[in-house]
Amino acid sequence: MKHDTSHRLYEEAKKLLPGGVNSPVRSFKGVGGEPPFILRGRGSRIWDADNNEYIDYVGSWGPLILGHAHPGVTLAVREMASRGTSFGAPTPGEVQLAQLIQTAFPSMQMMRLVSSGTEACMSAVRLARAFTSRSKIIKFNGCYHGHADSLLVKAGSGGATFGVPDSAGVPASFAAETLVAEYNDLASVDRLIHANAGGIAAIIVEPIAANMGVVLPQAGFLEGLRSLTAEAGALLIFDEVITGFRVAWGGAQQRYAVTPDLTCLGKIVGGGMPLAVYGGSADIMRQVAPLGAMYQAGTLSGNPVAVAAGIAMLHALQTPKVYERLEETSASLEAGLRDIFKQAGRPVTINRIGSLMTVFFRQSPVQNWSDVEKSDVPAYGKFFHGMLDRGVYLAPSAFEAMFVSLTHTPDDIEETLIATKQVAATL
Ligand code: KE4
Repeated sequence: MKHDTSHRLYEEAKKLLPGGVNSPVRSFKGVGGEPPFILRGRGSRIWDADNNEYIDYVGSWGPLILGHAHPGVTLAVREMASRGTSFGAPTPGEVQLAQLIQTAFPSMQMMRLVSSGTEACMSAVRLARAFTSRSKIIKFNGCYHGHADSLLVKAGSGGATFGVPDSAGVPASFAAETLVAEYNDLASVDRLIHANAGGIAAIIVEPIAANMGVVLPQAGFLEGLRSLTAEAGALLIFDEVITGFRVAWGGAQQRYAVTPDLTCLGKIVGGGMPLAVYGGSADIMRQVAPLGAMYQAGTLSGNPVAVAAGIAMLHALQTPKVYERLEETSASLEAGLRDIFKQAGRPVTINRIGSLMTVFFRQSPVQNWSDVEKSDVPAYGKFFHGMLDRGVYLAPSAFEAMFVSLTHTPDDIEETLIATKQVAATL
């Protein structure tokens, strides 16, 4: 594959944008090499600046469950934009979208539209602190909730019960308010709650982790978080930015029948446009300005063009059998991948739920961050580049997910497996 144009663009981009990108993972730092610059997408495919074609399993990191340039979404965006792009005033679409969201997430009795998953999670944490008048929050090793200061925190050393910054620029004093537990380990949560009795405002969790690669909740884990938070007088926040509308119409809380106090949505809900949501029970949400004392605002919150895309996306997702079709395509991909790596004598662990999956280069189960850390990251990098050279665009990081869309066809899966077979032989 030729990448001359992308290379030239990358050189220009690096002069103006840190790492030549507007979000770090796009830089290919996790896998090496230079990122192709993408010009257009349609359905399951994207084309780069050198007209190389790829089957896309990133799908903009989750939003594009209906594929690129979905006709209904594109039309809705065009139509709204022709009437104006932003008013900074209430619009009918925001009410319609909130009503649609509530049919999928009944736990979101009230909600607030914002512009990114980071903003949704940051606001949900602030709201939990306001509602409980407590300051500590618990997150999990390997889970990511956007780049707000209080969430860029990793486990403190040894038995420390407070977090330490996971980014330059986050003061230790901020990080100390965030405690870090182990995913799928209720005892680690219980210890933190008891070491901070009466001080925990909330636990925030990806109900299905997808930012350390896909790691599924073990039986009882989410139910355990629900009862531990209830006992501790803390709120349970489900960060469903990835899982919302992905693993089911009603997200992970529908799939696992565990109801959080607050939910964060993003990605799919905005149809690929900048839109995210946080919401929950009315008595909690009434703390949010202008009703309550918890302040949160945004010039482009509920942007009408993004809202139009979200409404079109959710309407299209209400087509019958959408999730069954996604399951069928994704299951055939998983089975094919598993067989190929087994035959190549390169056993892998594949964690999958619906159209969300990760191939870990590790033979034993992957159930938490320490399992993920033991996977063969260099092998993933080789796999990634082998597939990219054969026209299959995977996440440029071993700690992300593959996203299958409704537009991935049996031929796409076949082509993907043929490429995998060729690459597996080289690993
Ligand atoms: P954004 O601020 O990127 O819209 O959302 C932050 C966020 C919150 N919660 C979860 C579970 C998320 O996965 C994310 C963002 N996901 C990453 C990749 N997994 C976005 C890609 C990127 O950072 O460029």
